[in-house]
Amino acid sequence: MLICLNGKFVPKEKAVVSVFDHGLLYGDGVFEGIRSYNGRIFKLDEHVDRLYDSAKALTLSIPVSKEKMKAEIILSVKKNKLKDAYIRVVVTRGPGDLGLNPTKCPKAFYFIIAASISLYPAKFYKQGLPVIITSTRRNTPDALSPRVKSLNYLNNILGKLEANNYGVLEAVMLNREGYVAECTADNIFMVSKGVLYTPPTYVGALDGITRAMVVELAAGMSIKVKEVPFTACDLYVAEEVFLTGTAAEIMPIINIDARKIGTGKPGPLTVALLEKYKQITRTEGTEVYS
Ligand code: PXG
Repeated sequence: MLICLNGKFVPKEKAVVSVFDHGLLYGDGVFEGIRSYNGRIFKLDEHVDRLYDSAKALTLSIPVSKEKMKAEIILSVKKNKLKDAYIRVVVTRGPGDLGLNPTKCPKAFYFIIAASISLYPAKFYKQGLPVIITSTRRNTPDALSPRVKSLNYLNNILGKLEANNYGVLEAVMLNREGYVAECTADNIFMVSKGVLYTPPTYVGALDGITRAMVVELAAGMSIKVKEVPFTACDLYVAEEVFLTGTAAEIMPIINIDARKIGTGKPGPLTVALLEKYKQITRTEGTEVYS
């Protein structure tokens, strides 16, 4: 496996980060998780735009242009001869001294990993996934904005741990006021009386690229979409619930906190959206091998 490290391709064993890197010492950095399907990178521009916006919010200057970054992402897939890949792009503040002052880090450090993707077991797309609501709250926008895809995922990891403890694979996170924010690495949707709901990003959710795709797909199917805050109670009584993300795509949720959601089976709108999403990922994207 070859890793792109500050623009140079090196074998995995040589792809190492300094113990003085502020990404490691303080979580001072940003990342993206991108996928390629059959040799096409899905939503490359959107992911790179979000990476640069996340970095800008932290006044972290990425040492290469967006165009160069995109070319290196494409090359990372190509050099590893991958068709269906999971691509992780990480930019850190870079090596500095022991002290959190970012001005002591002269140059940001970045790397790109193109690997094969580990997916949720296929049975969950057919049967639906059970989840819990974790007691760990999502970061608040007035502290660290959840719109910044930063290297600070500890709240989410604590949520994931709680999910593990309850024997499920994902957890819904609420915000400080108790409104549904998102899951630990996915956005959330529900269907109620035929209307599709997702929390607005100000509630405390990442501006998900799959989320945006689902909103667009629903509009194309003449389904009304409302971005308004809602609570756990709304989820419990919803007709359908699903989560969205680059890794998960569209995953039906059929059980929350051991309560059956809807009929207890993936709902018709969830299934229709998943089908459409699959079609689009099969046909759209930036060609790697053209
Ligand atoms: N919320 C959070 C907190 C996320 O981290 C999403 C929502 C979904 O966003 P996208 O743009 O992917 O639809 C994410 C995405 C990983 C991994 O390896 C994490 C994400 C995506 C891909 C891989 O942990 N997070």
